Amino acid sequence: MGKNIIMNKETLKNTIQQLFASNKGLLAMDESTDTCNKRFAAAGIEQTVEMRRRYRELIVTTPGLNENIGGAILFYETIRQQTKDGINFIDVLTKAGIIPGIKLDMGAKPMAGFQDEKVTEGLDGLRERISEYKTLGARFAKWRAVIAIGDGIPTMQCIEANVHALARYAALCQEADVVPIVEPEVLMDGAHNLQQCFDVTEQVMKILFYQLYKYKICLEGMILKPNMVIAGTKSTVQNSKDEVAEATVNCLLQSVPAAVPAIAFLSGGQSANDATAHLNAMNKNFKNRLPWILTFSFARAIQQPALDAWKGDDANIKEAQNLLYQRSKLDVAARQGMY
Ligand code: 5MM
Repeated sequence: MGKNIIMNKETLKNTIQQLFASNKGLLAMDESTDTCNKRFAAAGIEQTVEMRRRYRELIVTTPGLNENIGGAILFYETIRQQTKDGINFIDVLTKAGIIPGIKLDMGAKPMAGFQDEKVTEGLDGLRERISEYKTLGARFAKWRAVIAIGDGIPTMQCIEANVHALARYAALCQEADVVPIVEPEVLMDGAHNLQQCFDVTEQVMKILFYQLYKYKICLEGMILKPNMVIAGTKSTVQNSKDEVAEATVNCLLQSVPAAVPAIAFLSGGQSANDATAHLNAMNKNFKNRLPWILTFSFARAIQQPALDAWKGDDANIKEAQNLLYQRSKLDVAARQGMY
């Protein structure tokens, strides 16, 4: 098997412990420029670097955000930006006790030879980029792979290519004592039912964890960021909150080792209320069966109400910040099954 990766397991474990202390979760604010612009366009907001900076300033300066959020995932544009008063966002977060993280993938690109499937890129030069972001203050990182369900997909080739990249990314992070968030997202787009999502998610997880084992990833020093097991947005049958919670927990119990300390879900396009209610049902109904922390790493399900209220207008900052604070507080309640 060769020599093990040299890493400081205690550093990794301490970071994870701090990220999720006091029932906190993560805020994903790492939209790439295209995604952020898409969300701005839908909300009627001008799509410029300055508007993205102003929006991210609104988020990181939200009063009390640190009560609910232990870590914020940033995009490479954002990690070097400052408030209008010239304070680095990373310093604002760190001072508030929110650990800065960085999205390291370079996006999901069409997979050659495999129609409708994508493979996430970004491994070249990754060791150097990790070292650079670590110097800036990032203590954890994220890499997202996307798996679509459809006619004849996902293919084994798509799953294998994506989990291979996730494992190599995770190894490079751990080598630098940076906690990797491993995010294999099975998309909600499509007409598939809950069982199909269950089957694909289980398959992806099993192949992923075998790959993580092969690449010597320390499971105690990583965070898993999966989708919930849920019917596709175009499915004619939508399930109850309790059914989604049960399917998700059962699927993860089948496929995720107990050594993984924390599972922080993505919201994947669910409404803020649905994502919170699903997380709540899992923690409420399965309290005594969960070997891992079940928490949140939402982007849209935390930010959307605030973005809609802001509308790009400074006059709405207070209201938007209040919505962001309230929403993240509800997710902390859901982490305890008390929503
Ligand atoms: C915030 O969006 C993240 C980056 O996506 P792009 O590279 O497509 O811009 C994304 O990885 C996000 O962190 C997760 O998917 C969780 O977001 P949601 O909205 O699904 O909770």
